[in-house]
Amino acid sequence: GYDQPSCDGRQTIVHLFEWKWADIAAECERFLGPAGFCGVQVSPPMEHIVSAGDGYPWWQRYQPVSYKLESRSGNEEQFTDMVQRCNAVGVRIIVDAVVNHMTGLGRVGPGSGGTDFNADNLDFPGVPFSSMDFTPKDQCPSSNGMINNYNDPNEVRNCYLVGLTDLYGAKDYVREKIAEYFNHLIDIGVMGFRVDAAKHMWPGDLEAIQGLTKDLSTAAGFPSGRRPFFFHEVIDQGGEPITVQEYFGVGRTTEFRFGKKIAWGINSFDQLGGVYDPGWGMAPSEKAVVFVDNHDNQRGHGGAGDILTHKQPKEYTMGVCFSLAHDYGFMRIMSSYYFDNSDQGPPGSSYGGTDDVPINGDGTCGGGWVCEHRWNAITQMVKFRNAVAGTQIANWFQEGDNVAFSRGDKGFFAMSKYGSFDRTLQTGMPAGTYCELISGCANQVTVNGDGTAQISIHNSDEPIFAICVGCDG
Ligand code: AAO
Repeated sequence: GYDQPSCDGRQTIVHLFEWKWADIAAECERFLGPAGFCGVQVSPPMEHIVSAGDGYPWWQRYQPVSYKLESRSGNEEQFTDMVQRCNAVGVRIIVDAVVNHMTGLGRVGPGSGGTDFNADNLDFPGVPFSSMDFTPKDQCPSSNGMINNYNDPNEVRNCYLVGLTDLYGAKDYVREKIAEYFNHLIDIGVMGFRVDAAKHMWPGDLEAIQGLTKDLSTAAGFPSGRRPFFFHEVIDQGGEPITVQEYFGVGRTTEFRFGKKIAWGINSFDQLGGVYDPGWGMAPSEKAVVFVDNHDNQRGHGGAGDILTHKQPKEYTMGVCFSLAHDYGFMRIMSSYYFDNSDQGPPGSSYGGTDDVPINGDGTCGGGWVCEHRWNAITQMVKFRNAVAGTQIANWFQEGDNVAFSRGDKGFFAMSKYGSFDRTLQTGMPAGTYCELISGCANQVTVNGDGTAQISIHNSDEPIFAICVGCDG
């Protein structure tokens, strides 16, 4: 089905937000493959607007001009090279698919691939789309043609999102063009898609479009008959009529409530027990894609408020590590660049390009890139999540600012807010000597015959403890 990633059981993807294809290819080979990542969510690869007037913001990539693979991250040849090199080390590519709309009104060409267009005339010759391919005005109930009222599903699906020209997903030609774009990417060897603004598309239209997609490429190493992985960006925080549940037939959905729950739980550890809250309408584990923050809410765009980000490194580390230790959902890690204002593009965007990602001697990133995925504790917990896959939380312990639990009999995790903890706990694990992952095996842990072990945390920056069966650091 659409909800199963195809990456040999690896459990975590990373969003390398705004990275160039050449840098992603290198990162797969030198880091992500060895570290056990399932895949990379890449920024939208299609041709987009180029907006000098807005300072070449990151969000120009959410305004499609055509489905040519010509973007600020690179061209088709570079994209293909990235997919092949990542696939070769077992790291799969997930494309951020912007197919609800084309550019905003008022925009004119050329786009990043040199293609002309005129949004006010609904003319996108690079596809081509013309005025007949956009949602007819009489289907949008709002007075100005824009989405103003999220309480009306017709308005959310048929009107323009922040002025973005809304494709008419009911039309066969539109469905075919989108599927053609997906199939081109599948032929190149991608594993799946994050569907941008899926809340603004009718689930039935998505079902039809996805039904036109090919199976994953066997030439790219996928087993035959494997469907592409789809997850849908639906911001559902319980207060609107459109719910994530409407999209379960077409794959997984983003679960924005998880990130909020994590932020609240890190603030107050007694709330960590309830991060998966079915009573709040949260998607069941096998339908959820979870994340502590994303490229929007880390900068005050969609779904912002009560969110941990890299700007609070210690709290963020705890939030991501707890999420990776947890058994809920399919996990995505955010990998950011530093920014001062919410429109600012990646390093290099001041001149309209994107800088390389330099790797420092100690394994951190330079050049303005944050690389949360390379933070020690986070990297180690990606290994933990792989090692304990398929098990459930057990042996839950929470007292004040300390929390601990096992994942079945495969692993044990503990976290202490103030970095100081010593306690004998039941780990549920087989007797033996284990390497403590966060210390890089500098600490060895003995699990006794009765499953108990002395759990010690003395680290104020990464106040985390993790051991697992088969984990040697
Ligand atoms: C840019 C300019 C605009 C201009 C436009 C057209 O900023 O001024 O009008 O171009 O020229 C990104 C940027 C946009 C940018 C756009 C195109 O974020 O600023 O517009 O590229 O360049 C809604 C959607 C959701 C969307 C989110 C940003 O439902 O799909 O807005 N996310 C995706 C991408 C995003 C991208 C697009 C879609 C477009 O991830 O990067 O936009 O391709 C409520 C609703 C949400 C709604 C938010 C924001 O959320 O529920 O559905 O998200 O409002 O409007 C609490 C509530 C929560 C509420 C939230 C509001 O948390 O619980 O429900 O408050 O923050």
